Order: sequence, then C-alpha cells, then structure tokens
Amino acid sequence: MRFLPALLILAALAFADSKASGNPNIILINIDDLGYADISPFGGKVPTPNLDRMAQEGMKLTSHYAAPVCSPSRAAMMTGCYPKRVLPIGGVLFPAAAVGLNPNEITIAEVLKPEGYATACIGKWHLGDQPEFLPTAQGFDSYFGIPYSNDMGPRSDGSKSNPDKPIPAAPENKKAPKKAANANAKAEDGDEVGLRGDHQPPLPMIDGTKPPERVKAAEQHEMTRRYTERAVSYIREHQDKPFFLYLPHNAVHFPHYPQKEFMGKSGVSLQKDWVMEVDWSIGKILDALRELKLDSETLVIFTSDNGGPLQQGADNTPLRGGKGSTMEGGMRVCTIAWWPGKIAGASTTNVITSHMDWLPTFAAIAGGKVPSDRKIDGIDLSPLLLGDRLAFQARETFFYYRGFTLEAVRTGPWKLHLASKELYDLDSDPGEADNLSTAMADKVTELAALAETMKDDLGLKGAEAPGVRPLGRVKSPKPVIAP
Ligand SMILES: [Ca+2]
Ligand SMILES: [Ca+2]
Repeated sequence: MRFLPALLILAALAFADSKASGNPNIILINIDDLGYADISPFGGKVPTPNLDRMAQEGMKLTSHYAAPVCSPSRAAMMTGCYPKRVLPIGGVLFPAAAVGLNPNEITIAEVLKPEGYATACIGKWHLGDQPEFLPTAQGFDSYFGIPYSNDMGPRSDGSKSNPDKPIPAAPENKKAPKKAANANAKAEDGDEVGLRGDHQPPLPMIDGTKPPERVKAAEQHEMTRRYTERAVSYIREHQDKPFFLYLPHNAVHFPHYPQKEFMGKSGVSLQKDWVMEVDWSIGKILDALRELKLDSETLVIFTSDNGGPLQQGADNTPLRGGKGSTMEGGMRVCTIAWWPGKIAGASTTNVITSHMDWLPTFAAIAGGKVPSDRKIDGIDLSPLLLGDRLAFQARETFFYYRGFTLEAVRTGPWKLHLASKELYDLDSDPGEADNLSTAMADKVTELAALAETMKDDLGLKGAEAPGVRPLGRVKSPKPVIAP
C-alpha cells in the first residue's frame, strides 16, 4: 500500500508534464455550406457577435481553400491531402454507399491519439456511413451525429424542404428503378456512392453503439443545440487532459432548420437565422473554454466545408460563384483561428492556406507525426498562426479540382481557369471580374505549365492517375436505419 501515494504522485507529474510540454486542446469547427460573407467578421450583414469577438481575439484567414462540395472537402481536411488523392469520387457520398474514405488513410485523430489526445467527432462526417468508415474506425474515441447531409432522408420526414414550406409531393415514378433516381448522378460515379433521391433511408442520428435515432423535422430543429451541448459537456469532461474535438455542424446546409427560438431572428431568411444559431453555438463553446480557463491552452479553428450555395441564399461577397464550382466563391471559405495569448488578436492573413493544412499544423502543435510513408499535400501553418513568419514555408501553387478534373491553378495572386483560359489577379480582383489573359499572355503560359505538373501525379481529368490512392470498399452496404 505504501507504494500507492508515490505512484499517484508519479502519475500526477507525468500528467502535469504532458500539459506543460505543450499539448494544447484542439477544436475544429466545420460549418456546412456557410458562405464567405454569411458571418459579420467577413462582411456579413446579419450580426454574429460571437464570431466577431473570435476574430477580434484571433486571426482571419482570408485565402483559405476547401473543396467545391462536402465529401471531398472533409477528406482533405481529415487526411492533409488533395481530395482526389484520398477519396476519388466525382461528387459526394450518399446513404449506404459501398465506398468511403479508406481505413488505411491516416486522419488527424489518428495522428493526435498517440500523443495522448482524447478524440471526439460530433456532427456530420460524410466520409462513409458503414461501420468500417465511421469516425470511430478512423481514430475517434466517440461519434455523435448524422453521418451525411441533412437533406439525404425521405421527403415525408421533411428532409427535402424548409420548415416554412410544404413537403413537396413525391414524384409519380416513386417505384421507378434505381437507375432513374441516379439520372442526376455524375457520370463518373455509379451506384456504389449510395442511394439518391426517393431511395434514401431515414436520416440517422448515431450515438456510439446505441440504436440510431430517426431524425424527422422536429429533430432537425434540435440538431445544432444538441451538438453544441454535447461539445460543451465533452470540453468539461476532458478539461484535465488534452483533447481533439471535431465539430462539423450539419448547419447551415439546406433544408434550413434553426432551433424554433431562432426562426425569424435575422429578419432575412431561415438560412441566416441558422447562421445566427451557429454564432450562438460558437459563443457557448468559447465561453466554456473561458470559464474553465482553457482558453490559453486551446486552439480553435472555425471554418466552412465549401462555398455558400447561392440558390439557397448564401452570401459569398465579394467572391464570384458558389458551392460546386472552382470559382473563388465555391472553394474559398471564411476561416478564423483563435488561441488567446498565442495567436495575435485582430490579425489577418491573405496567405494561401487550405483544409489540407490542418493535419500538419495540428501535428506540429501537438508534437505528433505527419505520415512519412505517403504523400501529404498540406503544409504546417503553425509558424504563420503563431507569428513566426520567417519560419513559415508558404505554398507556391494551389490546384483547384472539381471531382476528377483539374479546373484551375493558382500561384501567388494569379489564378488561371484552364478550360476558359481566364486569368485573374486575386489580390486586386478577388471577384474574378477582370480577365487579364490577353494582357498577361506569359502568365497564362506559366500557369498552364504549372497545371501540367499534376499530369503524373493526380492527373488532369478522369479517375485514374498515379497519385490516386484506393477508395475504401465494403461488399454489402446497408442503410443505418432500414427504410
Ligand atoms: Ca457542404
Ligand atoms: Ca485510418
């Protein structure tokens, strides 16, 4: 028995050391389909005071790139690689897909876990809904959330319409063969990416190994609040050890389901009401960190998974285009990094950054290892965030892929759209309005040559290319909740 106190002291010392040697907590908040100017620190007209304060106390990243749509964006974020390298599909994943992010890929959670991190994913995963593909198979200790988009359920459950609109009538050919439902599918993707349209099973809320809940309209309204409460509880429960919390909200993807108290609050639209609820959520999380005195030892990133969809009322001002495109409005996302005492307050960087950079950045901050047995495209942003600009190795070129196709390339301020040969100076013209290709023919040639460098790596079009790694695959995928 006399050994016990000594052991406890040793354990306490070891624990104290792990904190002191710099294992900050990391919270990565990823909003779905949030437009560049949907929030007030990026010029949005609807007030988002908690995000204003976050930006005031942190750094805005104004040239931060995601991908045009959900699944590829999340694949890049989790693995530090271009989406085509790790999740070669033409569009996004649907329910009961036979494919997903390969379990052999190494996620941020798998990089941080060996460094002593507790890991949790709360929200929308969208990298495969089969057990082999879920967060708990990719380094996360726990998962709570809808594994894909909130519009991928039955129309009778309210998944295809906003709460202020009647549920649209089912098409007459509801019993039509699966192929008809796939008519809108990208030509490159077959049935293996899952069930579309009226073939989609009920939306599932997964909570560890409990039987999944069916999410109907009433549950959609509660989703953001529940994710937030789970996140705050998680922070409280893990305040004494380093944690990585990935919080990908289903908000603000169509259909727009703010909590009832937020409906009508913006005076603009349900989409903007939901943006205001997201701001409330951020306030709850940052307040919890402040209250627990964890703010000086927690890095929080706020971002979006792709540009805002203009047809759903998102605002990407001053950028051109929206979700689904490789115009800046489709891929450049509003991003804030917050770590009081470490990241300078009210700072801004216009350096090219991307979701691929979070894995190397978090690894650097946590003392973790970036995988060395495979190609990683992301760069370590920690010197940029922490104000050590001389140590920062900037990215020279960024490649804009949509599905399998390389559509544009950027170096410095210059961006070339490959098909149309439009050339823009993004520093002076982020809205891509003034095509300089005639005046700057040499730049066009230079950027076209940079695009060619991808030929022997990820390829310029088509699924096959030397640098593309295999998808994860299961034989008999099943819906999480049977229809
Ligand atoms: Ca999205
Ligand atoms: Ca893995």
